[in-house]
Amino acid sequence: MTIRTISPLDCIILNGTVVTAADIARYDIGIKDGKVSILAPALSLADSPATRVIDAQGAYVMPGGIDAHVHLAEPQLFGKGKAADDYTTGTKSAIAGGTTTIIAFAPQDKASPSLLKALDETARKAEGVAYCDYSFHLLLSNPTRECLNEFSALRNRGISSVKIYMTYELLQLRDNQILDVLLQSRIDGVTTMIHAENGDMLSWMTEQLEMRNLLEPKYHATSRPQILEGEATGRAIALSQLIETPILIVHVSSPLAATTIRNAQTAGLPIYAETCPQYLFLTRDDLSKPGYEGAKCVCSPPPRDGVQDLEGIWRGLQNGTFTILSSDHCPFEFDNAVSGKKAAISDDAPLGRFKYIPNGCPGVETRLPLVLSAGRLSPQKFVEVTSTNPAKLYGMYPQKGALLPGVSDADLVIWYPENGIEAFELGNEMLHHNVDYTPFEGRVLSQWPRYTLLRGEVVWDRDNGGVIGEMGCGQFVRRGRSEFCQVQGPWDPEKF
Ligand code: DUC
Ligand code: ZN
Ligand code: ZN
Repeated sequence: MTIRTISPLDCIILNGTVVTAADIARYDIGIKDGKVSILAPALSLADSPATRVIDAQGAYVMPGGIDAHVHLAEPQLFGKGKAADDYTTGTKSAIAGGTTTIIAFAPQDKASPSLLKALDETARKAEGVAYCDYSFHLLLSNPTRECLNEFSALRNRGISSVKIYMTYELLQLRDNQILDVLLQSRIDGVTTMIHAENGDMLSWMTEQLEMRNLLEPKYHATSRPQILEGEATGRAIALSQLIETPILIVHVSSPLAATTIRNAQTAGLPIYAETCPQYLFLTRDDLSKPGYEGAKCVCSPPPRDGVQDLEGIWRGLQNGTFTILSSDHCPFEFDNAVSGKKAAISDDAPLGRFKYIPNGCPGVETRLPLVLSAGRLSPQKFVEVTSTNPAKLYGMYPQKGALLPGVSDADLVIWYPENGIEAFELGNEMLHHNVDYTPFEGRVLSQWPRYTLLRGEVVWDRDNGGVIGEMGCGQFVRRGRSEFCQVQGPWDPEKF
């Protein structure tokens, strides 16, 4: 069968194995004006006129990755240290790894707390310099009544999510403040992301370790045991239950928290969860590497004890406990004693003080290749948790995260055909971020994106120029209400 089009297509992807969250089959994809225009049986577009044809025989063709948890151009928030990537380097790194949309954070300034001001300031940093599409979550540290009243204005500006913290001196909210945020989120249709670690338990544990002079990087994990994440996760769920509104627990690291979340989901509660590659691949052994090497893997929550913990997180992805898989790309240089990991080293602590190590690891570029190469998820599940569900959860579906003709942006990642790439060891020199290490150095990968397309344009061609998109081609994406956060009636305290 040959399908004839009236005007030539801009691009045809021929004969690929097209994978969506719902389907896997051989199709051709026709692209016109930045949108998916036709999805047709394999080779039926072979004779159609097009400006460009990409032969994808034998390769997976997927909706572009959506990384809904990325820190760029942020000030000092998590220990000493400042984000090493800005919106140029971070988004360049994203497209080289097959991610076409990121959601980064717009941090509220405690002293000058308007959320609209925070949004404007962060939007200015991204304007005209991004290589992939982007949006922002508001990062709340001071939820005053005036700020909460700004939620509806945020919605009008295309922002539909906020992140709050149960830990960190600069960020930690009390339970009553969390309830305020949840109630306002319910009213305005905003998704609340929660960093669930018990900040008081953490400060107490840190004091105990410091008193014993146990300071080096591996004690970061000791200071934040699973129970500290498990308690906060259970409390966040209870708070969400009181307000009867959905929450998303971010960067879940432990099987204990995953089980707590699973039990809540089984009871019918609207609890969603995110995990990240660091909790699928790294363990306490990585924090315990000789010298100061372990600091490279200091992130929060920390990598857990061993293989059985990693297995628990993989299981949670496979069985749907985790709605999304994000990178939590939080880039700090290693060899930088002012704003990087080495800022925690001093004369009296030559192996650093764990409490000062900037919390976070880079990973926006390695997220998709690491997880696809591991071969532990079906291709459809992989697309679901790395693209389709983030789009649904954060109000971008089906513009993003899908391949619906006439509707979806032509954001695509095309992998190498089966047997088209030799397994190789990952090295930081291959990456495009502005960080001097990757916590996944030396991992053996069997896949990497061959092409990334952003709204129909090839922006990454691994074998022919690498990043070929232009700085500034990335656009702000206006987001609506989460598909997982339906309109709710007024909250009524009298029902309790
Ligand atoms: N939480 C994040 O989401 N990112 C980095 C550090 C942290 O604690
Ligand atoms: Zn966090
Ligand atoms: Zn984060």
